[in-house]
Amino acid sequence: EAEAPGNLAAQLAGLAERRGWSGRAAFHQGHRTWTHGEVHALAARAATVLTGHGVHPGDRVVLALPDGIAWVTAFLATARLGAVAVLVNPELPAPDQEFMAADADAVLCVTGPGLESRFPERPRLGADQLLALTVASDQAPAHPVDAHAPLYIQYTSGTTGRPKGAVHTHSDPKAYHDLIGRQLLRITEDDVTLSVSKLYFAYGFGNTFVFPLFSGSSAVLVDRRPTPAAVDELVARHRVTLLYSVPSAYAALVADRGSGHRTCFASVRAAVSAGEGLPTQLGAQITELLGAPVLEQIGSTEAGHAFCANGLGHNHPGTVGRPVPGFEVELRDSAGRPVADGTEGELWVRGPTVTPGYLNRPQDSERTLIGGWLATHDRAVREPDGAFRHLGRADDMEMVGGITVSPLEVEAVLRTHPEAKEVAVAAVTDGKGASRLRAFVVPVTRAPEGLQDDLLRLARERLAAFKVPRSVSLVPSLPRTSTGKLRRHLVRQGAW
Ligand code: 3SK
Repeated sequence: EAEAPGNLAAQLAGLAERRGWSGRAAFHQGHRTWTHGEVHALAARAATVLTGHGVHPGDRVVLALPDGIAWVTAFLATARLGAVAVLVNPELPAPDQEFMAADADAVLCVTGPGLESRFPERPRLGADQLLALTVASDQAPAHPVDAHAPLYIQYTSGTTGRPKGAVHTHSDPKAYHDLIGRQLLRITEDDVTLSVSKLYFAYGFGNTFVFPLFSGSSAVLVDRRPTPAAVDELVARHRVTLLYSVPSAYAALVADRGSGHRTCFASVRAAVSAGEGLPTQLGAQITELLGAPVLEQIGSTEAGHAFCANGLGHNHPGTVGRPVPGFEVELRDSAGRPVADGTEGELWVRGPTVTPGYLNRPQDSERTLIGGWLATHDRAVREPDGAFRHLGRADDMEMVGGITVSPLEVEAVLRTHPEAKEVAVAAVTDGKGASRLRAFVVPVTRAPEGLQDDLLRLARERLAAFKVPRSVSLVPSLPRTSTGKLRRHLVRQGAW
């Protein structure tokens, strides 16, 4: 491993050996546990299998796999060869998969059970086959790469439009761990992680893959989003200490349990929330339910992981925290000029793990990465302690009767109703072509009578008249990306 110090797979295997983690648990899946030593040995043999399937240094390999040991093995094996893993949501349909595989010019797609048919035009290798062939293979040496060589490409989940592949390098994961995992979350060898967010997503990749492998701790791998009952069971079974989730899944957990009942969560020492704004009241309910602090953060696929985060040393509920150490964060107006302190602006970020650019998209890269700064299009205001209060996306604002309304403000008010589990507000065009503010609400239980009137009354009491929705529709669910972000363009269309 010493011959390829820049290679992430070599770095991690070397670290595990030097620190004596070889016999320590790294990943739990179902009723099986793999140690750090087993994981690195498995990956070194899987690298030989990938070579046998024509993968060379610099080649791109699509990983279209559910979370599991095969994902971890395939990622490390790809890295070991100096090839580049392309992380995609395995649930996407065939045309989306083909778009990304073609965009990345992938030489091989490693797919999960039953997913092979989504890649009709590409050389494929099933995960079962990869693991089966790995058993009899020799360990491949790590290919020497520069620390700034591409390691993986992550497609932006894209609430609208075509996905874009953000490139990240072999040096990025160590920075995620050192700056966030170690400094802010104080992860040690004894931690056990459960992340509702999946490995192909920036948040899940850091939480479930990077932090455990760099800290000698372990993570629970779950192939689908766990139900609240499954979260309870997994936390209790594995004595999970760090729970990472998104607001909609936390809301489901709170709604399922009510607050106060928390014996199965006794092991949890911190919960992390990202992916979407965490309503303050929900944050307080989770703290109560888990008996542990909730640390909100914000990041992006382009930044690699979080760029602002609360930590155990400094937690400011209702904010996404201060800039992650090593990152600079500025607030700018829509023309990119710095705004005065205390004024709302868009977040611009500069830091060690910001992508050098999107694959094959020089114009998009130029528009988003300006003078070394990443334009996030997230709106925020800085609090006196340096933490940022997130105010939604710059493209989230709604225009009603010529006035701009922040749907987040209206949603926050409606969400305080005890019967409102999830809320989305958008300007929807009515039958006469007029734009009207409409609220879509997922009720906690079967909607009690009069809920819509109650919600409108609440809005009238708490909001300026022009921010009060014209109507409230009760819906069974809201349109979200697979990572939990609201698809506002679908809400605006009023149908999904
Ligand atoms: O979605 C986010 O805000 C996020 C947070 C932490 C890490 C990565 C991401 C994308």
